[in-house]
Amino acid sequence: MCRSFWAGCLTGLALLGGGAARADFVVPEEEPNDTFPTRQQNLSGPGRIGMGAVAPGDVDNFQFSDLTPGAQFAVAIVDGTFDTLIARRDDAGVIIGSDNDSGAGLYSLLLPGTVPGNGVVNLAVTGSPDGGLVGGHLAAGNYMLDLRQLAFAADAEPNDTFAGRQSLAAGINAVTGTIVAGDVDFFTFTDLVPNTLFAASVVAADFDTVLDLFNPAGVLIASDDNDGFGLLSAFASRLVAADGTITLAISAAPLMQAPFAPGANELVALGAPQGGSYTLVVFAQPVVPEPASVALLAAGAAGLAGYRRVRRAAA
Ligand SMILES: [Ca+2]
Ligand SMILES: [Ca+2]
Ligand SMILES: [Ca+2]
Ligand SMILES: [Ca+2]
Repeated sequence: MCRSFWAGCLTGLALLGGGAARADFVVPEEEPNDTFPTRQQNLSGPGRIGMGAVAPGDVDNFQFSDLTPGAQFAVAIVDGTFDTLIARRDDAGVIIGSDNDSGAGLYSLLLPGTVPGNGVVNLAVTGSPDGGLVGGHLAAGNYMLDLRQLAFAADAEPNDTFAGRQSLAAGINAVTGTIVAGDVDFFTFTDLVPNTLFAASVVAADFDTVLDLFNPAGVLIASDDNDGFGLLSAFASRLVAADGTITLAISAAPLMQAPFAPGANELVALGAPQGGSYTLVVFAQPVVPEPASVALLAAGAAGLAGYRRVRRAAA
């Protein structure tokens, strides 16, 4: 838990550095970018490609730079119209990871990784099943690719209802927590750009998750069980609320029940009670303060204060 808070604190310190602060960006894809040597560059800091376009045989390569060395990052397709595949390359262009369908539906998701010392992450978007990034696909359509550096908060009970939801500080885009029997965890992510597209994925969990999306009035507007990896849940192509928030609730899927156990007349639950730990990541555009402003300094100071509180509580 302290490690999670420490990650958030590091982000605050990076902002405090002033020169390291970078505006979030949304840029269109630019051809030619079909190969690693012709990859689209000058993508400074976290941000998104939107929209990109893929035609049959097309591959789009990107180089994100000026990321924070050692920070955790994750990548997802936030919106699109075809069955995507995304991959990560090292600085020599060698493919070091890829994913086809771990995001919502047929969209792709790269699990959290660590930004290398040079602050560069190379990515490619192509159509399924082109895992070799050689254009071996017939997909055509548009996509939005999003890279986020992760700032974590931890599940803090009680947060079992919309009214009792846990409001997260500006800049927090990931949560780690634990679900026990009958538990629900409500989180509101804040200070996002209103009415912009977002995706959300349970990137890890040791139980069968369900994810619910609520509007700011507490009305359930979407629910997902298994659109992510395996039994994990995910959303894509959703809009940040007009007040700049996203409210999600994570819980465990109801147990399957056998109609009758052999030789008995009672319903019998299949498997162990549901619960365990999880990590949830939101891919959304934060409202980025003006560089070198007083607001930035305040955010950095608040991060340090938060860390000190955690240290004291843990001591
Ligand atoms: Ca291309
Ligand atoms: Ca796919
Ligand atoms: Ca809870
Ligand atoms: Ca599920």
